[in-house]
Amino acid sequence: SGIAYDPPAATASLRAGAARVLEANWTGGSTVPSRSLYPHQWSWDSAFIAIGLRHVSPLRAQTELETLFTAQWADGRVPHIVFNPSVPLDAYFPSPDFWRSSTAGRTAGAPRTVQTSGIVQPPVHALAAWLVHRADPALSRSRGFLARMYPRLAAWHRYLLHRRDLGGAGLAGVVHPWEQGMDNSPCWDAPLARIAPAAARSFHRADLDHGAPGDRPTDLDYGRYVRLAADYRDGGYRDGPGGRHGGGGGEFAVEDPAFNALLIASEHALARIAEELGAAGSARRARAERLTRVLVARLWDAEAGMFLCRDLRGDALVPERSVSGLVPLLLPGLPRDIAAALVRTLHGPHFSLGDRTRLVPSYDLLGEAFDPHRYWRGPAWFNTGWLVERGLRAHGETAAAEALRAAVLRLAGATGFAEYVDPFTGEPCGATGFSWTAALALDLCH
Ligand code: 9WN
Repeated sequence: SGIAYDPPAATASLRAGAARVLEANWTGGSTVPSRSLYPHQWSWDSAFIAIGLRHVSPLRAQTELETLFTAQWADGRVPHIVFNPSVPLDAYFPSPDFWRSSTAGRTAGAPRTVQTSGIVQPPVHALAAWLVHRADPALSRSRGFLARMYPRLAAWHRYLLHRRDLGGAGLAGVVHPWEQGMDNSPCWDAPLARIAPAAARSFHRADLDHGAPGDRPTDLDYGRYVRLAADYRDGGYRDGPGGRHGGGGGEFAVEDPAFNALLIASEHALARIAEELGAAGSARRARAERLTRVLVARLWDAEAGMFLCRDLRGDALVPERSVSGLVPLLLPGLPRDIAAALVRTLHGPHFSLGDRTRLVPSYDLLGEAFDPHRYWRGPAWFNTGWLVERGLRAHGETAAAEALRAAVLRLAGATGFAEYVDPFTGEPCGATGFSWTAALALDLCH
């Protein structure tokens, strides 16, 4: 045909399509991850969304983060879901009547006026706030955006670094697979095996009304998610040891590399935010560097050539390779030999980036539990692609970063901004019109 491939035109139409997704998913003060599957506000989604939204509307990007933080608890935690009261209860499970934040979370300081979950998600927020500020510093200063966000972000990090230091080494621990964000990763199989699942008939999964069962976690997984969340709730969402119902001292406690790498990256961002506000950032920067050393000491596995999760109940590394263990590449302060090993692992047989896969798979291609369609057990996700792209760039791997960037853009556009894709074929899985896919594609267009 006479039509030549035109990258600028392709980029312009991708940008317009991504902006349309974010517009359609905007509810007035925040953006839903997906109109069908996830009709409320999610914590780490909002951070990724704000990072893309800043290119379309810096004001909406600031508002996205501000809305999330109005639901912050008095103990500093940022809940993983902020519920939209105008959405019917049966549209998403678990709904507000399961979490009962304003009553069960009273001692932990849950807000009275808004309903939330009681668990958390990865702390991408300070990084997002800094990037959003940089998109329009004049608007940000005139609205006092960073001045208002800073104390809230600082309290959030304090919660994670103190109340969630479940292993006693300084890293943050997660008490539920939903907290780490990669819900049914094979990394959780062994720690979850200890949990007695809630009876399947005691709850109704709303996700199966919208998603193909083969793309979603199993009923057995859900039984365990429900049990863990109900126990945490029944213990008043208390953290730390003791407590009859466990909670943070409960049966599931894991130190995860991506969660902690994002906390460290956000701590670096918080240092810059402090400096922008005329305060000193050096103590935070020193802390971020110290935490990087702890991350290496606790979670690096030289033989695997990547970071692994630490199961705090068994106090051992979990021998499963997940994309989570590659995300620390994002840290510029990582020792050189470790960064180099991560890049080799990314291109080696377990992830095969640029060879058998174009986008980084969520789990080991050679792992026993690998499944190219089932959620976080193999499919490639766009947020982890974006994080690894940043990491490659931070360590001077420009060609690999460019290839990954091109793959994110092409697959985002070709799949209608799918939630995740088959890592080999790029076939869309889960929802389409997914907000962080649109937002992060938009970010990589700039
Ligand atoms: C539970 C919203 C969220 C993402 C998670 C993803 C999925 C929820 C679910 O959707 O989790 O939080 O119901 O499956 O795993 O990373 O934040 O997009």
